Amino acid sequence: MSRLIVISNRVSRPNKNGEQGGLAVALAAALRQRGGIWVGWSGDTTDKFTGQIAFNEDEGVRTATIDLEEQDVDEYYNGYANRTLWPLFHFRIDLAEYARDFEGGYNRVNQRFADTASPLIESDDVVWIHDYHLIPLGQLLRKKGLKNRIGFFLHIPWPPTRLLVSLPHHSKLVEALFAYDVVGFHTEEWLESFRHYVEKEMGGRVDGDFITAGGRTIQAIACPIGIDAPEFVAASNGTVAAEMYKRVCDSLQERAMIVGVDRLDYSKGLEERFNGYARFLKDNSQMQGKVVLVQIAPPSRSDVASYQEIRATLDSLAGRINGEYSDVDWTPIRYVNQGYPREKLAGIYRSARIGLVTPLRDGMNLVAKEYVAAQDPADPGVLILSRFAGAAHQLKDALLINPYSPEEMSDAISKALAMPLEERKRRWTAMMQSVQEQDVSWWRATFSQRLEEAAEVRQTEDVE
Ligand code: GDG
Repeated sequence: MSRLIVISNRVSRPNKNGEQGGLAVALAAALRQRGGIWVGWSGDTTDKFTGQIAFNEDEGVRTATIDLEEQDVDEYYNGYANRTLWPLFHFRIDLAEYARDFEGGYNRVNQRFADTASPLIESDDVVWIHDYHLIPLGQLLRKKGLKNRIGFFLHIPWPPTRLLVSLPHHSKLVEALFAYDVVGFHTEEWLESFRHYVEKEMGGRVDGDFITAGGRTIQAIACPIGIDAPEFVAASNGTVAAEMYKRVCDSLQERAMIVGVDRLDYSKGLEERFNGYARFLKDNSQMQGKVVLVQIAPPSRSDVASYQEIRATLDSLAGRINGEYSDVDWTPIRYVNQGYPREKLAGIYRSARIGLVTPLRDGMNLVAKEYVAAQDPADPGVLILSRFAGAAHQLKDALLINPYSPEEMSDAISKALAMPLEERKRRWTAMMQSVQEQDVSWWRATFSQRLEEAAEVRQTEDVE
C-alpha cells in the first residue's frame, strides 16, 4: 500500500487528552495505517525563515512542521487566507480584502510548503492537500517534477462564479486546481459552482466527474465529510459526558435548553441567531423564563479586524437581549467564550432539547452531526439547521430554516419545543443513519479510493 502524505495549513499532533477534532483523528488513523507524514505549519513564528523541518512522532503518526515568519502569518494566514478567500468563499464580498501583499505572501508560503514537502515525498506516495490555504500547492509540486497522485479537498464552500470573478487573478487560482488528480467538495452545490466557473470562464468541458480545461483532465467530486460517529456516540455515553449532562441539567431547573456551538466567526450567523431567539421570546411571552440559549463560541482568528468586530457586536447584543428579558432568577442567553473538551461537549449537546445550527454559509458543519450523534435515542432533541450549511443536503429531517429570517427561526423553535416524541424519534433516526453511514472513515475511504483510481486513469493515458 502506498504511503499517504497529508499537507494542511496546521498539523494536528495526536495528544492524549482528547482535544483533537474528528478530521484530525481520521487523518491520523489513515497515516498510522498506511505510513506517511503529515506536513504543515507549526503555528510558531521565526525571525528568519530557514526551511528547517521539525520531525515528530506521536502515537504512530509522523509529523513534519515548519515555522513561518511574522510577515508570512500576516500576509498568508491572516491576510489572503482569512481576509480574502474565507469571506469571498462564504459569499461575503463586502468583507473580502484584495491586497497585493496578501497574494504575494500566499504564493510565497505555498512555495515554502512545496520546498519543504517535496523532498519528503517518495515516488509512489499519495499526496492529499487540504483547504483554501494551499490551493496552488499541487501546481508548485508539479513544477518540481512530482508525478505522484495528488488530491485536494476544499473544506469551505465554492462560491458562485459571479462572486468569484471579483477576486483579482481568479483564473490563476482556479487553473492551479488542474494540477490535481482529484478535487473534492462537500456538496453537489459547491461542485456545481466549480463546474459553472470552468465552463463559463475557462471554456472547459464537463463530462460527469471528469472536467477538462487547459489540456488537462481532473476528477471533481462531491464527497461530504462526516464525524467519527462511533467515537462521538461512545463519548456521549461516557462518564465525563454524563457528569457534564448532570451539571447542565441541574443548572437549568427544568427549563428547556437550546444549544449553539461555533467558532466565533461571522459565517456562523450568531448575530442572526441571537436576533431570531429574541424574536421567539417576543412572540412567545409565555415561554419567557422557560427556555435558555447556551451559546458556546470560542474566539478564533482574533488578529483579524472583522473577527474583533463580530465579537464586540455579539457581546453587546447578548447583553442587550439579556438586559431586556432577564428576570432575577433567569437569564435567557448564556454566552460562553470558552471551548470545552469533546467529551464535555457531548454531554452539553445531549442536555439540549434543541440544537440551533444556523450558519449563513458553511462548507459542511460538523456541529450539526455531532449534535445528532450525541442524542439519547429514547428521547432525542430536535436539530434546527440552516439550509445554507452543506450538512442540510444530508440532514433533511432537521427543521431546515433560512437563518436570515428571525420569524422562521422563532417558528422553528416553537415547533421544536412542541414536537411529540414519536416525530422527534422519526426525524432523529433518519438523521442518525446518515451520520453513521457517511462518517469520517467513509469520507476518507471514498476520497482515497478516487485518488487511487485516478492513478490508473493517468497510467492508461500515459501508455496510450
Ligand atoms: C470547517 C468548515 C466544515 C467548536 N467548539 C468547540 C469545539 N468545536 C469543534 C466542533 C466541531 C469543530 O470545532 C467545528 O467544525 P465545523 O464543521 O462546525 O466548522 P469549521 O471550524 O468552520 O470547519 C466546515 C469543516 O471545516 C470540516 O470540513 O464542516 O464547514 O467551515 O468539531 O465540535 N471542540 C471542542 N470544544 C469546543 O468548545 N473540543
